[in-house]
Amino acid sequence: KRGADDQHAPPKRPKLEAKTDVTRWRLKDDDSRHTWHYLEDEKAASEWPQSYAEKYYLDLPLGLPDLPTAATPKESAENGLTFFEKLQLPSGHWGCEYGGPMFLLPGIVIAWYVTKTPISSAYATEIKNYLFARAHPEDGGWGLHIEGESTVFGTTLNYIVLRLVGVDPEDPVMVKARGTLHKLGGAVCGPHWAKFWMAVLGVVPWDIVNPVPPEIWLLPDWVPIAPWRWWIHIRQVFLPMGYIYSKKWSCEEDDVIRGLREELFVQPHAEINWASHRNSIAPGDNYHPKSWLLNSVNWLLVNIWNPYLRTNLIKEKAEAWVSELVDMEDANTGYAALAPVNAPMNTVVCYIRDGPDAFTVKRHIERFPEYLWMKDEGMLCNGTNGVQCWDTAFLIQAIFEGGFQNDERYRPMLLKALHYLERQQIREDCVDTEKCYRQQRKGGWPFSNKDQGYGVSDCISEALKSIILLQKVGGFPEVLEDQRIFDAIDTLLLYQNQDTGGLSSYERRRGGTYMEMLNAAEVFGNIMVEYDYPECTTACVTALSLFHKHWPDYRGDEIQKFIKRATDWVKSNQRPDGSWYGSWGICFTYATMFALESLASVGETHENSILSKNGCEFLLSKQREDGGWSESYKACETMKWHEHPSGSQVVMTAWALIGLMEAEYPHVEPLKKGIKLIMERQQSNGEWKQEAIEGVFNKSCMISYPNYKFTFTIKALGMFAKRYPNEKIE
Ligand code: LAN
Repeated sequence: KRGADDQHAPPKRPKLEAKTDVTRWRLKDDDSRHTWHYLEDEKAASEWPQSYAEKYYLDLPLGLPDLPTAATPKESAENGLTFFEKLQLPSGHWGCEYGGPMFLLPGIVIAWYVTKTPISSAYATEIKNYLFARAHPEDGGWGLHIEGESTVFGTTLNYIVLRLVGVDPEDPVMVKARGTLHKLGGAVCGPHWAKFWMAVLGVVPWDIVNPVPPEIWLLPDWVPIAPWRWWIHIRQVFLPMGYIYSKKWSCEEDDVIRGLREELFVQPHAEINWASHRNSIAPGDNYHPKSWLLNSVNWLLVNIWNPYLRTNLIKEKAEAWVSELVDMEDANTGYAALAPVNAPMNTVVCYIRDGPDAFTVKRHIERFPEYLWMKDEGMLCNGTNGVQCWDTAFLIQAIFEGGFQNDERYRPMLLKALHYLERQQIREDCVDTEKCYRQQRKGGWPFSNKDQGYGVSDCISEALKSIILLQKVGGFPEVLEDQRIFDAIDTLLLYQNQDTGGLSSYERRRGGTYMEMLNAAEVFGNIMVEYDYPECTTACVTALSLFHKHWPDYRGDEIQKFIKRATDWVKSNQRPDGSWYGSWGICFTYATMFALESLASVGETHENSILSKNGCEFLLSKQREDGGWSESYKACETMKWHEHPSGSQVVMTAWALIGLMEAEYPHVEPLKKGIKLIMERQQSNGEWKQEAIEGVFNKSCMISYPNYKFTFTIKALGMFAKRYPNEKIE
């Protein structure tokens, strides 16, 4: 029914080129709101020269001189710092690609398409290049994440992206991908989220999409499954999805959409019984099969609730409430949204509700580029709008571990980083916090930047530790007065789960883990509620211990109790083999490092604690011949140790060494072997090269933390140098 006037006619298709000129790309750092710009002419390019950081991200030669070869771990750490300092962005933080997941870019591109937003040729060209570069080398499909096997989820959605940016269906890359998709059963075997996006595009009818009833938001708060109890990422995705599902909205049909209807399925489109495929799913996509309970609920919703019981009144009431909650999320994040899954969905809600010219739609679209990242392979979508606060905090701590904070060479960098973290502290609570089911956030720090506005327990902790170190230990100016530190503590103390003493990510746990029975996404595990995480718990323990040392009188008793309960939980979470299972980094190595650190912070080390000793033994049992460690992401999926086929990894090696050194492991030989490996992998300009993927979420999806190869290596080298100043590495 939308107007057919020129303004809303389909936008001109972008002109796809083989490639863009990489020397023309610039990253704007607007106090860590990152946007990539393609400068169209020579003059503009010469007026805005490329920085080291930009060249580095684009894999262009930096022209940096070779550094004197590092003979000691200390020198190696210094060379690393000399290099990394060059990559600090003007506002004081470090940037990076944050790719890995392959289901995020499709949301952005589909939202552009259905809102008729023109895509620039430079963006379209580089999106195409990235997806071409990342097609599976053997079968040409795409997986859930960059290292995974091809799935229907990844292949369908990324195939769609390529068609929407203008790639010809007969391009050999497309022919190959289509062949793989058909072998996997075609797009009818995709998971829920793939079916949802295809329905929005009008490639499939809504009958194939399992229900996303917005009415669930009308449940009273006391109901044990009420959505305010769900993990924030699922809650904020289910919200706009429910609105769109309820409207059964699809965009206008055009040639590309008609083409996709012919290309994505094994059977002719007109002959498909869509409703019968609601639960069709390829085995490779079905990481978390739907429970009998969810299947029954879905059956009831489709066959009884929707046709007979769902009155217009209920529908309208539910849509209105969901729509209001979407507005609150938009207001709280300045239309940037929590992550690139709900961002494009909220955009579509605003488009349906407010029309194409609305401010809400425009503002959403304006913020999309903050999720996109340009690198040598092309343009991808980051998992969040960046890793700014998180990486900055780790770099600061790495410097203190090695005692480099007094070196004049690094003080300007540290001062800039301190001011950056100061500006990124969240100073205000959300408007109507309780109404939109948020938790106090004042005083906290986010993972990325303040705009996004969600505090996370371990992000608050890591930022806080860094600031305390800088201001109280490093003699840096006091840019955060005590009251602001206390604000952070007040917020942090709210995160502890009352039943276990452990800590979760964005909020205290609000519902039981039985809620996983309602996990409808199929491709992820552990998404429905908050869990206790060793990483988050240990970060809070170490932050509070440090705080308590400097301000013993501020809520001292509570803090001591908090620490005791949290460490008890960490202890109870150790596995029989001495390890801890990690949820945000790969995997046992990552979590065991954090756990050993938190035990040490309460005085429990290899010498006096059997838990610490067993943790060390676990790590040592995995050390390889060459001195390194190399756990694979498969460990996250299977919850069993797996070696990475490409051998030792510097980041993994650094994690294991840090864990051992925190635990004060008494024998230096294994440490020396690991340190040697890290030093040997260092390049002559001080950098380390990218190796296997480092991070994970929801057990099945991997995500890149490219700055870990600097922050954790430098930390491990610095720790070693400080603890063993006289050991020679040969
Ligand atoms: C992140 C990134 C940071 C991460 C740590 C701080 C490292 C962790 O210790 C706590 C959890 C947190 C904040 C986290 C949670 C889940 C995120 C936001 C991500 C892994 C980045 C991307 C992911 C998000 C869920 C992606 C969208 C996918 C959905 C299933 C909605």
